Amino acid sequence: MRWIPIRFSIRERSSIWNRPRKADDGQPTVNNVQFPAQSHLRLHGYAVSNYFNIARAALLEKGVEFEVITRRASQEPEFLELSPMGKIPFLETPRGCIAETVAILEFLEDVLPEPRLHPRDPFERAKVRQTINVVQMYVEVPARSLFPGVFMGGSNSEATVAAARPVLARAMRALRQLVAPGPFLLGPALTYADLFAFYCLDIAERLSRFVYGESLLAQVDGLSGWSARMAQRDSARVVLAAFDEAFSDYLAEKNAVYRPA
Ligand SMILES: N[C@@H](CCC(=O)N[C@@H](CS)C(=O)NCC(=O)O)C(=O)O
Repeated sequence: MRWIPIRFSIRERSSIWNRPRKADDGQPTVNNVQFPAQSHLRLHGYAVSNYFNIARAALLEKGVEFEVITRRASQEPEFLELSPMGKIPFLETPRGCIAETVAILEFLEDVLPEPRLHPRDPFERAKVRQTINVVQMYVEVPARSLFPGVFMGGSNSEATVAAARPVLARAMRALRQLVAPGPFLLGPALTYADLFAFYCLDIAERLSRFVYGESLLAQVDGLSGWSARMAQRDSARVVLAAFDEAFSDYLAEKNAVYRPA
């Protein structure tokens, strides 16, 4: 594998893959940063990204050591070699890179089965996946269509604003059927459905309040309380602190109309 330029890296938690690092053991260096070839995981992305934050939270919940390699999405050929759609996040593993957040989550569950975040029972696992898909396709995607006029200094056409609203309403109605926060979305244990929904709904809630003056969380019983509890998790404190800092810089850089509450 070719090593790729980094801007910034943070090591988090302790590793199952780690071998002792030496000051100079002949491993590749990039920008004078030395990396062991086969040691651990690196999550590439940027703290403003809800997808990156889901993957980062999963790694933190799993308690594995990993590095954060801060970088934005790109269509540069060398980036596409690592993440074929040019998106973040992607996870660099000793065997190569994995893009697409759900693929990253499933990989982590397979290589780090404890603590369990994806049920073993096929039906329960499918319900987690169903919830993730509903959030991804019908909350995240329509909410994302509103990014330009809210977070990016651009504008949203009336057609875009009008199109997103019924999709969001339909998704929240579906979530009313699917989830029953008690205390987690699908029962007594934290699952990937919680991580996925928490970071996507955080962004979607901001957009819905800003654009429509409506709360999405308020549309599902118990969801506001669940979100507040999720925000108190150790993993979320790390992820949200990084998000808050990066998000204000991002909004200023984009000259966005949105300001965090
Ligand atoms: N389906 C992808 C979506 C990832 C995604 O959309 N990431 C955004 C940042 S939040 C991105 O890379 N956007 C740049 C682009 O779409 O070109 C996943 O599950 O990881």
